[in-house]
Amino acid sequence: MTNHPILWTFRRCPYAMRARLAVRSAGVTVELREILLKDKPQAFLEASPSATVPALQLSNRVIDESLDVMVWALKQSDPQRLLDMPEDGWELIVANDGPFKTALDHTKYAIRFPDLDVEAERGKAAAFLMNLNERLDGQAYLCGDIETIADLAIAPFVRQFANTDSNWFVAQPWSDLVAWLNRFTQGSAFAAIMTKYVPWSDGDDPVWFGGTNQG
Ligand SMILES: N[C@@H](CCC(=O)N[C@@H](CS)C(=O)NCC(=O)O)C(=O)O
Repeated sequence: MTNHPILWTFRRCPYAMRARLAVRSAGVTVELREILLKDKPQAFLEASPSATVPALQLSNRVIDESLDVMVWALKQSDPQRLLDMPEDGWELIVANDGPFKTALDHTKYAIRFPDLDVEAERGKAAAFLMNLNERLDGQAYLCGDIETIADLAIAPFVRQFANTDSNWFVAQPWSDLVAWLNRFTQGSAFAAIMTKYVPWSDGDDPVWFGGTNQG
């Protein structure tokens, strides 16, 4: 048994990505357990009340909302001062997780929503992204020239949206947004959290993640 928290995760899930980004920035060591959403291990189902990733299993409780995992990790240690963010950064995260994510799903999985007008849904997502682009005019990150938790919390979703139609995305008049996203996807933090792991199974040696002491 390990004393370290267990982070149940799925590599391509944007919620899990942002949890891994925060854990990595905090330098907190967790045992990473990659799962397949279509074949969830029993131990995960027993740990996570919502059966969603990410879930951070602590010795006395489970945190199963990605934003809560981020905040937990950064409250342990926040060397980049990602939590040092103005209030409107939190409002951006709320808008990302709510209306933007909904419009993103309606665009990406349009086939599942035959009653919705995909162009109208894309337009709703684009309105949010235009707002981000305006914020990025003259500053490197969403809340200024220093990266904050808002950048880490939102970028995986913008990447997901961009990947639904990358030619269309880069042709839009939001060059500051494209530059911000490129810096994110080409950066060392993103590379570090996108390492591929084979899915966990009971009895495997632990996979350590996030800590400065990887051991
Ligand atoms: N509000 C949750 C949402 C997490 C979520 O929906 N994760 C997806 C994967 S991206 C999931 O686990 N879905 C369950 C499934 O597909 O069975 C959070 O922020 O952690």
